Amino acid sequence: MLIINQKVKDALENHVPVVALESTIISHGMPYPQNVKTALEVEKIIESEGAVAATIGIIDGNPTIGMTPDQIEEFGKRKGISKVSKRDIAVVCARREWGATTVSATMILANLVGIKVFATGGIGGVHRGATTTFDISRDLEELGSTPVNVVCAGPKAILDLNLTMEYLETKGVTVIGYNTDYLPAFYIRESDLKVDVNCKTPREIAELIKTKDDLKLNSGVLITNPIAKEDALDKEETEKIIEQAITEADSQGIKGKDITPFLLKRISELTNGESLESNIKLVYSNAKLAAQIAKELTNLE
Ligand code: PSU
Ligand code: MN
Repeated sequence: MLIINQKVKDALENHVPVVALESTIISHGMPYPQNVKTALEVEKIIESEGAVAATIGIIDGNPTIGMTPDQIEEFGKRKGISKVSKRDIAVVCARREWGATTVSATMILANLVGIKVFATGGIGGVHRGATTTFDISRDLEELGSTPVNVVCAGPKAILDLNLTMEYLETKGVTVIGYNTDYLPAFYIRESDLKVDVNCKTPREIAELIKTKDDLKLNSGVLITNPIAKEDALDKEETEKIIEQAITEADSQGIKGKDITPFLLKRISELTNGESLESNIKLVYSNAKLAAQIAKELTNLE
């Protein structure tokens, strides 16, 4: 059932660094055509660092590790692709459908073939109001139980960051700040919450990952890479917009897996596209760092 791109297969066999990429960000996280342009550019950035990119998704029921540019284009355009978290993988595969994999589903598929480093924008986490809704992203659970290491710009700013950090601690996930003591919050460069450890170089991060794996801790680490100052959004202003978007989602009865795509889209509208621009830039930056970490990891092996 699994389709592995030949380039990715060769890289894995020959100790060439590989970086996994998800597809929910393409089909549900950004509008067309920016989604396709971003996804293709992210692959280029990874390749220019000397690593191989593997964009992961489900095509006609086949989990695909390393999409072709045509498949990425189709993912960006096609209507009705499901957003696939762990619980949805078997359904979409059994029904021979198309599925865009979230961080959790991408981690599972990456782990099946031995890819250790994965770049995305912002992970899912504990939603605001989760004490009554129980809305906690599967991403956190997966980080606690699957040894794939995720580079992101922090949990998305729409979440309850404090509860997200608590949950990650419960699941045994180390949160690394890349050259920062404070947790980045996606479009916002810095929150007031502390990360577990500040690592200064890709080498230092790779050493930490290798130590974790040697100790068979069986979880992923979360590498949080702050968005560049010039690409970041203003904290106070953005917070107001996030609150407005959440209020609108509540009043329209939006729930479950539809919440995150709704909020990302609405925040982009309310910021006249500025948040989308930030989102694209932070993904580029994460892809570059992920490739550098993957390279250092292969040097250590
Ligand atoms: N990063 C982005 N945009 C996105 C996502 C990540 O910049 O759309 C996706 C990832 O696939 C992540 C998902 O797993 O959002 C979180 O969805 P939820 O909150 O429903 O778990
Ligand atoms: Mn959810």
